[in-house]
Amino acid sequence: MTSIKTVQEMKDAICDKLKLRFGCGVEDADESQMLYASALALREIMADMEISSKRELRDKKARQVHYLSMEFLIGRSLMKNAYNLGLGDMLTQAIEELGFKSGDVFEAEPDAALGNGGLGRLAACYLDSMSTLEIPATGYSICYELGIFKQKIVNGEQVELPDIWKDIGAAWLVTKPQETETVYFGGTLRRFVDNGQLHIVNEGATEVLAVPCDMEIAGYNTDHVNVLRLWDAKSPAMMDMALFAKGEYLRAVEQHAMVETIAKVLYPDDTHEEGKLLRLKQQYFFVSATMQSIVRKHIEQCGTVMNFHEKNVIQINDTHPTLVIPELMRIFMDDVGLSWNEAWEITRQSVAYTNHTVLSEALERWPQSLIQTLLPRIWEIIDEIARRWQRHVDEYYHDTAKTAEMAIVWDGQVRMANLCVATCTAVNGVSALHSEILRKDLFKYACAMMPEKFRNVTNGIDHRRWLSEINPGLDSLIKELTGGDAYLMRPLELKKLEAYADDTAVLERLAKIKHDNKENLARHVKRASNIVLNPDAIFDVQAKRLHEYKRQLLNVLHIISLYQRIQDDPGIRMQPHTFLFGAKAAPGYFVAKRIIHLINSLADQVNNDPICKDKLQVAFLENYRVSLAEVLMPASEVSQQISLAGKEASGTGNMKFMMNGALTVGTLDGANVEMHEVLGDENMFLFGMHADEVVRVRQQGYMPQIHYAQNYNLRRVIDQLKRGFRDGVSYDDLAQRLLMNDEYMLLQDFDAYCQAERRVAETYANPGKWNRMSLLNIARSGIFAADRSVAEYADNIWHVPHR
Ligand code: 26Q
Repeated sequence: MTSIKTVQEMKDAICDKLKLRFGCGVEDADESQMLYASALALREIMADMEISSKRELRDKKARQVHYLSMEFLIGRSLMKNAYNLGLGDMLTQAIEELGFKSGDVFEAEPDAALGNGGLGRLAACYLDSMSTLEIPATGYSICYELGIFKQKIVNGEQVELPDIWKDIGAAWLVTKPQETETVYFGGTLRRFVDNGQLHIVNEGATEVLAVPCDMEIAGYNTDHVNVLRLWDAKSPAMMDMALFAKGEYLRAVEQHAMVETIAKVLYPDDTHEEGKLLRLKQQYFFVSATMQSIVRKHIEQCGTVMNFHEKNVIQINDTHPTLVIPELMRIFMDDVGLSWNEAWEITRQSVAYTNHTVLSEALERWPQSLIQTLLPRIWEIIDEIARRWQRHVDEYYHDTAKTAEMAIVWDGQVRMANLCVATCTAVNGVSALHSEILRKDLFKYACAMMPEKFRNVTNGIDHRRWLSEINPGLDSLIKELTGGDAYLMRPLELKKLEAYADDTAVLERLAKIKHDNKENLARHVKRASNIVLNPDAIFDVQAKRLHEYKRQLLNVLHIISLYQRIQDDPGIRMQPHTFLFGAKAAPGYFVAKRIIHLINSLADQVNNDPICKDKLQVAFLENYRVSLAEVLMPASEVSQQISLAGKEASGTGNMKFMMNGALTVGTLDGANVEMHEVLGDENMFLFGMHADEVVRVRQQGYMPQIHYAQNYNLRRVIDQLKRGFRDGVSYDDLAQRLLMNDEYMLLQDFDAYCQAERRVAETYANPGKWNRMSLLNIARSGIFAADRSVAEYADNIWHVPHR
């Protein structure tokens, strides 16, 4: 085993890698090269651990987890891996002694931003926990050349730039060409009988090579290492001499280029985009490569697929990898030679599905015609599953309306969620409320038929990254007060902090840590965007993807009302209040982009109005991403979680803020409900309609104009939107939407929200009270650790042992 035990050995290892990779000595290296060399030094250790973890799995023949996701929002890895290997301090010191500022080297690492938001970041947090809990697991996705776009704000508006991450990010990847798989698209099916056996071959299909690029995932305080396997798409066409020989040089090159677009770019939408061919290609590409690889390794091990479901469980992260179901059926029937029934029994028992949304526009549907031409054999299998399912449902309910609602293929469309629900052994939502909505609403008829399938696993976050690593001040205080670092492996140890809820000395230290973190954020924002934040103001933050259901616009309406109050009374005494936003909008989501523009117009107005000095400030932090969240969370005091109740499946940002001592202004939505259960009314700022009231108001007919007519403050705010601000841009379109066509009922909750914000300001004026609440939030955040979520998956869904 390679090991590094001293700072000197770490320095030697880094210099060694500099020499090998770049042919330079440390005196000629720059930060990026240092970063790359440090990554290689750590990888050498992790590679040994990967090999021994694999060996152990082979010997034990244990059940393995395969976590399939179109997204893994990993972020940076150097500090994370060093931390998990117990080498964090040593690496920092080695880099410093080699003459570099360690901070500059860590900052040179690009985020591996292979995800949009919550779902992708969740997958990354779970990878960490699966390794830490010593669960044999592999993540699978696509090795996108471009991650989520980089956001620039130009004249107040979002502009998207390509995110080129692999030049340096590839330091973490090991290409394994010997494990390449071939994926087939298009073609025509031909059946023939040979030796009494029916055979199906696909003729004239386009071949795409799937080449694995593996990333090692080290756990904390363990030698266990898992792998994240990212498939890269390569074309065999360049080698296709048949094409060249026919003089079809251009066609060969064309096909080559077409194939390699499959892994070019991550789709930047966090809701469904209408049936895009390339997206479907991406899904099948990664699913087919993954399943072929898993089945191949299983047969090598066991010599049969009849026990496949005993040794493997496939977790489907939202419907994006649903094609695993027909693909596994195809492999079992066409490649292995099982009957339909044999293949079905094994497939069914191997797959589990997590739902992440109830938004109807986000439920994936594909045109039948697209699947027929791109994946003819897969279509046949889906069609047969759909037929059998429909018969089953019909026999159960004898009700055509229910048959229609539950159908897998209907009206020329394939409904991926229904295919998952029909097939999988387990279907889970991601918070208690969300799982209840799945049972009682979205999948109610399926749930009545098969109640045992429906589960809940409330999301969690990697608390080692999202607390210990990014908030070293708080981390030391916790270790001091709880008597050591036990909380890193047992997050519920945080509870011990409650004993200090009335200890003024501790509360003051907590406040000092927060203030230091605010100054750190301010430095960061000054450097990145040249915005000067006032570290003595309340840092009130809403950071998440921009979506109407998340209601960033409600936050804006309240800020405008505050601004108008200051205009009415410029001498008003108030707590200085800084509102921070971070949000990317899907490039094609026009309304979301308008809201970003509005935030920037408002910021421009407020920040340049002298009457707001030391009272009110608004800042839009551009390019919100994992590495920015890592500076933002420790510095936040108010966490905005204000989605329309029933719409946010869980949220995970809410947990990161809570764990870092921010207080939540929130609706009873997603995991906020469970935060409220542990905190009580007195330790958060709840407001607004509950999920059932939302349903009732909608049934009775939501009437925003009444609120406009009856509420003077609200009317003034809406009228201001129409006029716009000093940059002369009118937001009449947004005003009209709020008044005429607002699915998310902002005006209904406006008053309650303003009152909640008033309570925030009042409470902040009493630091003793505020700090006590903050401490209790940290103390009770342990249940939101990903270790708890992953242990629940392991116990209740995967049935695998864990630490
Ligand atoms: C689908 C088809 C075509 C193009 C894009 C997509 C697509 C991509 C990403 C659809 C959805 C997503 C991402 C969804 C997501 O992030 N959902 C969030 O998941 C979190 C983890 O469970 C929850 O905490 C959030 O509440 C939920 O919004």
